[in-house]
Amino acid sequence: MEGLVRYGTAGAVATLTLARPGKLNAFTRPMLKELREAIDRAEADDTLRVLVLTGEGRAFSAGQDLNHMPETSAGVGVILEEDYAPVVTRLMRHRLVTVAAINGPAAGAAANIALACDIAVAAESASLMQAFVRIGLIPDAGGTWLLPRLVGLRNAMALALTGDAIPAREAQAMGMVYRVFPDAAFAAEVEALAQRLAAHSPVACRLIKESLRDSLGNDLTTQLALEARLQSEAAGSDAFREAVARFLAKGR
Ligand code: T3D
Repeated sequence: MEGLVRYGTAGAVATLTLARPGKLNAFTRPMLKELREAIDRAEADDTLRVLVLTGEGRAFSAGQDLNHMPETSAGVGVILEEDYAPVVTRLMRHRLVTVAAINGPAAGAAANIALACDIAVAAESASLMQAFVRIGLIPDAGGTWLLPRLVGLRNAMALALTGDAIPAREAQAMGMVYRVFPDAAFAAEVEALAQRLAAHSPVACRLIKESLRDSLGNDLTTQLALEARLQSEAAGSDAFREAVARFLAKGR
């Protein structure tokens, strides 16, 4: 471990912090390996409910470190398959609720790793940039799959073809970000959100994630059947029984 991704926990919340602040947390292969390992460590810890991904210093991450590009074009594909794809798929299928806390610029693959989290929140001064076209590449790390689904084809095309840096408020209006918090309050707001999410039923959260993710490939009939199956499972949970009992005990 080179300490390129810091791992911390507070109660049921794990925080993974990209920690190359002198390089705007730009990704290298060792750092992506550490990120994968940290994501897996959180997955394996039964005491956890929420995973927060953020960056140290003034950036979330500048994406791939351009000083550490592979020497051959074929090598680019290898890094995408071996390093980036496992991060994206692990985040999207994670047992925990995943939150990208975008504290500053998120460029290239870093923007798309943030979008792969279940929820993204941003500091007022943060921005998201599909930087790829600026260096003659296409969006990767799941960007071509995620963007049309999150912001629609029209906006996805504009984001990818311009490579514009989109300020947090505009990213929120487009659907890339759920909430924008003032910079000074960002850390506290992220902590409060994470703890609030951690208090929810883990069964419900797991089934919500499964149902919404699976909906992207389902027709309505299939999805209605899935809802019925997953809701039956949710209704069998202690969390459901206890919440209904508490509600009824209030005498409503
Ligand atoms: O297989 C593969 O490897 C392919 C995978 C590709 C995935 C990708 O992510 S491709 C996209 C790579 N990322 C970029 O192209 C983003 C480049 N950076 C920027 O656009 C900007 O730096 C930011 C928007 C991130 C931040 O802008 P700003 O104005 O706040 O900072 P800056 O002044 O541009 O950068 C500060 C320093 O960081 C600067 O170095 P210096 O002059 O202080 O020595 C800059 O060169 C360096 N830096 C920024 N981004 C990167 C970087 N160094 C290496 N790699 C970077 N990606």
